[in-house]
Amino acid sequence: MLNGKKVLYSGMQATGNLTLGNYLGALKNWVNLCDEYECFYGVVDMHSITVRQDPTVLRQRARNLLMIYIAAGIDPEKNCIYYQSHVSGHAELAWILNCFTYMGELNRMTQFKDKAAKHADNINAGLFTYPVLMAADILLYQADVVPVGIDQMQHLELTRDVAQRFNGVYGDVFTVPEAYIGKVGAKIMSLQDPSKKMSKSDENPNASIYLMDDPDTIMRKCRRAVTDSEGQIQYREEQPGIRNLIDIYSACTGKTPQEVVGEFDGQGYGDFKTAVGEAVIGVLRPLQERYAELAKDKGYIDGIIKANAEKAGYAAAKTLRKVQRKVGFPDRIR
Ligand code: ATP
Ligand code: LTN
Repeated sequence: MLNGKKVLYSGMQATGNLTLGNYLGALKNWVNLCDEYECFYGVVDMHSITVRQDPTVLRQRARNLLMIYIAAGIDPEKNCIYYQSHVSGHAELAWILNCFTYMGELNRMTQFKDKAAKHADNINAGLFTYPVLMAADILLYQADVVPVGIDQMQHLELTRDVAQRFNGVYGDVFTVPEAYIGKVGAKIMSLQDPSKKMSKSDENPNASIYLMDDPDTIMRKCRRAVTDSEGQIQYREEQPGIRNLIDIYSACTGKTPQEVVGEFDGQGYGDFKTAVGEAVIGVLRPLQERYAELAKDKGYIDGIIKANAEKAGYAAAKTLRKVQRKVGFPDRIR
């Protein structure tokens, strides 16, 4: 608990341009939950360097991501939106948690296997211990709830296991967090291959809708989305392309997949795809407009960055001091 509320933590990597999957699977839920919880939203730039980055591009993307959080509707004066690298406690706690995490556990992580296969020339130790840094992010703020897409569930289970293991040795130090997975949109698939998740690192630009795509581009991508030859709009596994478009439409409009099926009963794929395109454009337009405004106000964003780094640092230091004492590090002499 913090200020009488439960704590929420989540974060995103500043790698690539955000997709509709990131928005519907994560960001949208963040916005919906932010009044109920005391929230920390990290731009997890330390995670980003597990894959080689151009420093100028990373810095720019990290700032863009921070502005997207705000443009999506998270009030940065009520919620702590900050850069992970501005709070040294993340690295310090990650080291300690590394000593409470087994190699066997990390070996099982599917994101590590995927990323190692993709970056075979740079399978570094950071990529391997990436989930431990993520556990540190969450546990440092004593988070009760962590809204993420389904692909992060395995990392969250690991975080819970490590927290419980640590608590088992030292008493109740960490809050054991729960994942929050949205009812719709938790796994948006690629528009070009509905067996793969929509991902910001996909090489095919038609596979993903980017949050900053203009309306014509969004419509074109929706109309080109891979479907099937069944000719019926039904929500079932045998029609993964249509099912994905139903998920997108449903997440954008708030209707259930069953309502969507009813609404388009008997209509052709062409009309449905156009409706999906319009729904996505309608959801992204206000975000894009707010983003354009924020990008003009350097002073305001800098002020947010400074104030929130301090706020996050304060909360982090409290947990870190407790953990250091528990594991037996000597007190500082003041
Ligand atoms: P990358 O392609 O670089 O691995 P990504 O697009 O998978 O990136 P992340 O930065 O790993 O995105 O994820 C940010 C958040 O968005 C996480 O909570 C993740 O679960 C969610 N997310 C990512 N892709 C999707 C998707 N296709 N559908 C729903 N949620 C998603
Ligand atoms: N691993 C996550 C990003 C991430 C995160 C976190 C999410 C890093 N730290 C803490 C929630 C809570 C990803 O790849 N999407």
